[in-house]
Amino acid sequence: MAKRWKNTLTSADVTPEEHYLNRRQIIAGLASIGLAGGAAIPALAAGDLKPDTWDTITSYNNFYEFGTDKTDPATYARALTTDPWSIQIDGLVERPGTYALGDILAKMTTEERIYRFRCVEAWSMVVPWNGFELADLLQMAGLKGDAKYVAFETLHRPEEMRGQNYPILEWPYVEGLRLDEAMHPLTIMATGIYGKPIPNQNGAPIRLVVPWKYGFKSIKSIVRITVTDTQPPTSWNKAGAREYGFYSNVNPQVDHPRWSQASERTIGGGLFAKRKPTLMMNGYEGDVGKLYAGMDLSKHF
Ligand SMILES: Nc1nc2c(c(=O)[nH]1)N[C@H]1C(S)=C(S)[C@@H](COP(=O)(O)O)O[C@H]1N2
Ligand SMILES: [Mo]
Repeated sequence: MAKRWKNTLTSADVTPEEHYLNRRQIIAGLASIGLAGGAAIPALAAGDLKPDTWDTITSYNNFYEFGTDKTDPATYARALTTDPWSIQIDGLVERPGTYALGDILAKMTTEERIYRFRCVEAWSMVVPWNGFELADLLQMAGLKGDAKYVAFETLHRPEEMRGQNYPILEWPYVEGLRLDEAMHPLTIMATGIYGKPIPNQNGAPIRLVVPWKYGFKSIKSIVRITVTDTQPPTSWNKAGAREYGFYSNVNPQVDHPRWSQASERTIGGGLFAKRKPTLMMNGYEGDVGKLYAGMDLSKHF
């Protein structure tokens, strides 16, 4: 698989972290496969991003399948069995089927992506993900000509996901992207953080990460991917269409009906950290702005 986006943030920007040393082994492994370093995508602002610590990233979570408090996922997600795991890929693809996660990973190129992560609730973190481009997985399945959208579904297993015994949201959690968003090289399927397997509370064993959209688009613990020709329903839009649109691109100029989106609270910054201004498309406008050329972003929020 070609590496089509160059990570401009390096380990020099990273908070020292013992787990993080594992990363070097991963990179070394990739080097032996012979990755090209092509940068078809504009460089992102380098040097100003410090990944949050492992503890911050894994102890303050939204994963309503395990409860609605920020600490519920870290407390209860250990009940989730993540092995064996498979993903059903169906709809408008040439090779539909149920793919074992191990078989998928054997074909994918895993790399590190240090991304800003902005929740619609106006808090943010910086996360050093490990994952592969969703485009590579979709190409593995083979897209049919009439493919226009990609739908995602989280596991539904109330015995292990205690929140699914309550009507907090309609289960299973579902999300969707337009095909060009799904194929964009910034869009990844993450299987790790800091070079370690992704913890259950962060969406083990595999979740979506779309860094220019509000966090709820980045659906966790995925068991099904369906390619469609119509815009798929999405969980938060079903819960409140006036508040949560299909696109949900981070946009400081379009407020949530109940709060401002102009700034954000940095979770790892400590109690007295100042809010920081929210960036258009979470700082990725140079990469993805053209996907929305000519669209009224206050209408397609
Ligand atoms: N299946 C599922 N995916 C989900 C959620 C969820 O409740 N269920 N929460 C979303 C929200 S609102 C956010 S902000 C991110 C949080 O990801 P993190 O816990 O890794 O920071 O996951 C998103 N993906
Ligand atoms: Mo969120």
